[in-house]
Amino acid sequence: PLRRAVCPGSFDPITNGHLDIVARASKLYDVVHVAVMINKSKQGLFTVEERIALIEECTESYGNVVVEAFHGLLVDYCKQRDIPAIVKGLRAVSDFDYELQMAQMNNGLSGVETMFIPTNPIYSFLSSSLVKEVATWGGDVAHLVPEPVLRALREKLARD
Ligand code: COD
Repeated sequence: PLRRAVCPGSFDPITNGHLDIVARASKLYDVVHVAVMINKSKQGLFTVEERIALIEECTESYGNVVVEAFHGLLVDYCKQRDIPAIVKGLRAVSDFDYELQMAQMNNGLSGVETMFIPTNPIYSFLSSSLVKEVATWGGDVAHLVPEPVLRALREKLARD
């Protein structure tokens, strides 16, 4: 059977930090699912469809990445697709608290395991929200996001 894992997140938008984790996971597992988790209370800059298209464009060359949206619990996404492992990136000790809580909750709910990959230190300060804030005020984020995201950010922010 194929070994599957999921990298879940909001990906609003995907950054070089996310992409580094997905790339590394794609070398460890046969199939990596990138799940764009829909959070109704969090209005994003990009629509879920736009986020998916950007992730697909950025991960196409890996050859074993599936991108999907999901509304509901991550453990249900995993159950429905027979995925035994969640892969998360850890940026700093500050991430650890919340990530540990979610890992233990998810394991208690369904037995799914969470595997942590330490962030590439060049991306340890990087988050989608900081990218959006810097880009909104005209700061340069070219080194922080993949090329398709940079283009999409420029388009979106020029229109607003
Ligand atoms: N370097 C490396 N990894 C990174 C970086 C970076 N610079 N930035 C982010 N990451 C990794 C982290 O592992 C992070 O968790 C993941 O990418 C996604 O990041 P975001 O910011 O896009 O997504 P979040 O933090 O909004 O994602 C939270 C989830 C959507 C995963 C979580 O809320 C969830 O599972 N929701 C579904 C509902 C559910 O099951 N809830 C119960 C949870 S116990």
